[in-house]
Amino acid sequence: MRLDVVTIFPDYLAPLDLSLIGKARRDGILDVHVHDLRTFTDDRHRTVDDSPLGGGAGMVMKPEPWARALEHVVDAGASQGAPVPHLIVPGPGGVPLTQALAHELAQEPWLAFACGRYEGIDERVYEHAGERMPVTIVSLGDYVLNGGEVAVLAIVEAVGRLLPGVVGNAESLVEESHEDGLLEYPVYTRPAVWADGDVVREVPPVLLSGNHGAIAAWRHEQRLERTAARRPDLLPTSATTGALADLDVR
Ligand code: 6GU
Repeated sequence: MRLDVVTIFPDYLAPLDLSLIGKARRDGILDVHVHDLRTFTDDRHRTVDDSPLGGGAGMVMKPEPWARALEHVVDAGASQGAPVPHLIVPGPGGVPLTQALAHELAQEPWLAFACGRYEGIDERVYEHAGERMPVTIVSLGDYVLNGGEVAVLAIVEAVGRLLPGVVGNAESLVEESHEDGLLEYPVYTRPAVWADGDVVREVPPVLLSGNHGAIAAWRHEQRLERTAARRPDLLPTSATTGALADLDVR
């Protein structure tokens, strides 16, 4: 998969060299290109923003550098398996990033990211880009970040780890929060009895029982309890709540 990121802070994307995503790049699974938006300005001050027409607080990103940057990205990636990238614009006004969306994006041969800053990007850039490539505005959640860069790190990690060969143990991709609509069960490792100063903390005995059926049942119960306690919005509302009534968690 090819990834292009356009930003005024290329250094913000340095973590893409680290950990599993960095290894995926070195292994040739991810081909990442970071572009400095200021390269595509044409004035001495390399201006990327201006005040909002109609008045109001803050600054708005100018359209021309964005149009040039996107044209450059399309040309630079022309040898890709697709004629144009799917453009992702991170922003609090977008569709929520979910595991389902991450799976959809993982099918794309080429993603480009436009990192906005300030009060946002001139709306005409969305029209201009939308006439040339698929565009999706994606939000991390209902809060405000200063710009799209941190969101790109999150989206690339969520998508990249779904590509074959990025996460060594493919099974760990399946048994995970949000893959089937429930949060994950709690996990433990040795020592089974941990003396934490005066306090002795033991793992749930069922995990030492060797009874795989009992362990699976306990884990499922834990997933339901956790989901009910932390994310009741994820639980089905009527038909399947019978199992929850037994658990006394609502
Ligand atoms: Cl994707 N961008 C910005 N700037 N703020 C956000 C966000 C994205 N998601 C939540 N807040």
